[in-house]
Amino acid sequence: VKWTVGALAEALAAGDRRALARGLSIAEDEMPGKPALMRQVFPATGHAWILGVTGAPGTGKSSLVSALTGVYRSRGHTVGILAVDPTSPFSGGAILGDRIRMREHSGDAGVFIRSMATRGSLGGLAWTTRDCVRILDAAGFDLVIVETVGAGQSEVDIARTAHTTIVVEAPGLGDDVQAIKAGILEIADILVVNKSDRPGAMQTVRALKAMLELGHPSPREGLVRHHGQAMRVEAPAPATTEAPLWIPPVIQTVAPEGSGIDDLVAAIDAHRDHVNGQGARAAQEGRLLREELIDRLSQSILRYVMTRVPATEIDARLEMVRNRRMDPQAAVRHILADSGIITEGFDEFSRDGG
Ligand SMILES: Nc1nc2c(ncn2[C@@H]2O[C@H](COP(=O)(O)OP(=O)(O)O)[C@@H](O)[C@H]2O)c(=O)[nH]1
Ligand SMILES: [Mg+2]
Repeated sequence: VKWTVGALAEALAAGDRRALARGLSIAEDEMPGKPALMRQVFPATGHAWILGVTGAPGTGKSSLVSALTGVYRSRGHTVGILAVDPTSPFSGGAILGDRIRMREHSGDAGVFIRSMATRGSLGGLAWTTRDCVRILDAAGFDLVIVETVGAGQSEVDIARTAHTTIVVEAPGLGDDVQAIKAGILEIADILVVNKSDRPGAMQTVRALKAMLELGHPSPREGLVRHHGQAMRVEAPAPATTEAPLWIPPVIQTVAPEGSGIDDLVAAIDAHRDHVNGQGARAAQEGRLLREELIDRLSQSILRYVMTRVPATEIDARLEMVRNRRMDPQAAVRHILADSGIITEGFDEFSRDGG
């Protein structure tokens, strides 16, 4: 089928599976029709609850997602799943594994599963993932689950997309609890110790609880730190709202047996109530959109500059910096001026910017 962007957006909003698959491909591969598609679908977004599930490979994320999907389906909710694995370039083992883990939902019209292995060409995986989430949202899924492999930046990115972020740990993956090493405790709304049938599960639970106590010394401080650390872009802080405190619970599960899944669902419900209550939802949404706007803006500026200024010119500035004939900040100012994006003499440190 050859779709116009308008027809595609309409068809996917009406529940057409092939239109949805096509829309996701356009978003994932940054095809030419993408800006128009995103413009069309955006007004229909903002309804899905976005659940991020992150953690080291093999901790049981896909198994948990599958178990959670079973619960939400039994409640009558539809579920869209994005499995994002930047560590497995193409048709990698992880994605094959995901397919097997989630096979039980393959015949269900209320479930749509999409695996993504690309890094995202423009603006990185984070925004590509968010665009795909928006397409699933516009397609009417009540819940969109994003499974990402905890590898460096990606878990912070997921916290900037999800309403509820679950960090999955498993005992015996190494000497340290993975989350502590990666510093991803900061982004967890819920901590799961999966594979609790394995030895060492209680130790992992204790380690996480100890870390949480350190991370939340006093109610207000804890919350500020929790959100502050998840921000990559140094944007001016949004107006402070007196958001109530949420302390991440630690839930033990054995995903393939379904044990602990009810506790996990209860924790997700509680977190959702927390976010929806007392104006926290609007604050969260505002914060996420603000970060996105600032980040996309800086990426667009970078792309614009790169198309205007020859690489040789940037190399020449770099050479001057290397020779200590120009400081990096001055080099940036010159490059920006050469791109035409600022006028000569612009001073970002002066109050009026000029
Ligand atoms: N013993 C045990 N094995 C599990 C549990 N959860 C998942 N597994 C197994 O661990 C492996 C990795 O699970 P998977 O869900 O693919 O992990 P992911 O890489 O984090 O998505 C699979 O062989 C699962 O069957 C659990 O709670 N206990
Ligand atoms: Mg997986």
